[in-house]
Amino acid sequence: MNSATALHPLHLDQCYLVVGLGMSGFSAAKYLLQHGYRCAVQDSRQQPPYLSALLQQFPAVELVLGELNEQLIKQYDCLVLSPGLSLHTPLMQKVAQSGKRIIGDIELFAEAVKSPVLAITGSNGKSTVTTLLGEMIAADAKRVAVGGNIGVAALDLVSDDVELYVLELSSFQLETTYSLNLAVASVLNVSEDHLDRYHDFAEYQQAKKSIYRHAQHCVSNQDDPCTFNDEQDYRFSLTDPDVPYTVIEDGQSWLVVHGEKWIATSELKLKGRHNWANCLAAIAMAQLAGISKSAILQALTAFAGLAHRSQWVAEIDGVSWINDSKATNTGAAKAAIDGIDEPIILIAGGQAKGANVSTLCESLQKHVKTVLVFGQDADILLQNWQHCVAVERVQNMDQAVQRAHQLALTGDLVLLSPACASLDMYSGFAARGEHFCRLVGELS
Ligand code: UMA
Ligand code: ADP
Repeated sequence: MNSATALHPLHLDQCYLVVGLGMSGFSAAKYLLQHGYRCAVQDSRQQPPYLSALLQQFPAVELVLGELNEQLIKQYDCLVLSPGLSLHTPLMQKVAQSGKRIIGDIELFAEAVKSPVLAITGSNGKSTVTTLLGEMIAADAKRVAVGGNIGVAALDLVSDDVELYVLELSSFQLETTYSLNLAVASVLNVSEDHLDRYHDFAEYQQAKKSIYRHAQHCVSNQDDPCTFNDEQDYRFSLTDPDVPYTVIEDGQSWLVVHGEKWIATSELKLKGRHNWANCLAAIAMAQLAGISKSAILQALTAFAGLAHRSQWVAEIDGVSWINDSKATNTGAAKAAIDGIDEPIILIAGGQAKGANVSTLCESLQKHVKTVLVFGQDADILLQNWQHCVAVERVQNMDQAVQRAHQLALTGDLVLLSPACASLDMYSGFAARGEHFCRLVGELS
């Protein structure tokens, strides 16, 4: 956040408190302990996820289970805060105002890493672009390591063998990162998300854009000014033919690089216009990292996308069933709905995270016959959507799938694209998507 913070490397004479023993907290504690730093670990839960792994590897580690408090914090010089914990609580605000350093696992990664790093953030498309970019680099026979918010702790990737790192970074991780030098950075798009953790959209956007702070090359989205760094950016666009990475239509659609048609979109396995934008972002980043055109094209034609992102599940009695469980915000659900031509029965609901869900009304009106809602914020969805589309409340996924099966006619499409987080009823989006797929499997 400020340059003074960036100037402080880790100090062997300082004491670190790792706050939160999830995946990133464990990786941070491991890194500090293995490199001889004095470090304790705290978690508010009695059984945090990585408790046994920590104790097995470091039986003598100082461990505090129970609520974080000022007395405990006073004993340490620096906090290493897990991304799942907010910087905006009164306690953390007080700690920050006292001048004590609060960093995250990515700041430790910044100190540890020796090879170039490419990093991606944005409200939607991060995992898709991160994975695709990793495939492009691997296709060029370079040793690449891919991780971060995508589910592999960044510090666990660090190795002398790696030639290039690709990181997916969340706004939460970026908030506690100050000195990460990036060869290429991109903010793919910014739409409402995590407004339960930020004061407003501007603060969320600022957290995303901090990825550009020490970046050599910035890749931004010409169609979304919220992603811009400055006029030196390398821009991609689905609509503006004048930027270096764009789309041209001449009877068919092409992904175009510096005026040259590289690949027809019909040759991509990834479907949907939003995925063309993801491909352009990955192409731009790969090119700026020196990856060959042939490797980029090889990865583009082979990559079929990730599970739970507009993933085809089945066709039953002429009705297609699609699992887009990873649509945990309105921007992602909008992209899925707008990209479908068939009449849709939509399954939505969960935790809306303070978003203005009425931004989906236009898409619902245009493409959706009926919405089935359930979960913690089902009433919010019902109230905001019932004036523009037929909405029915159900109790759970089982009922939603049964009801969708009754309602759908030949030629319709049933789409799970919840526009909400899943944590009120599931361990995560993957468990929600797998449940949906299983229930659809039982129908057929
Ligand atoms: N928690 C407590 N008490 C504590 C510490 C944590 O109750 O003392 C709770 C938090 O409230 C939170 C949960 O534990 O709900 C997980 O938090 P964590 O910081 O321990 O999470 P990790 O296991 O370290 O996983 C984190 C990212 N999780 C979050 O940012 C919430 C993972 O992203 C990421 O894959 C992992 O680090 C490795 O980098 C997940 C995620 O949901 C996929 N990310 C959000 C998103 O994509 O929208 C940002
Ligand atoms: P993230 O890691 O940012 O959550 P994913 O690639 O996992 O992104 O996709 C998450 C959700 O967002 C999925 O529902 C997917 O269909 C949708 N999505 C992917 N790319 C985009 C995009 N460029 N714009 C809008 N939605 C997108």
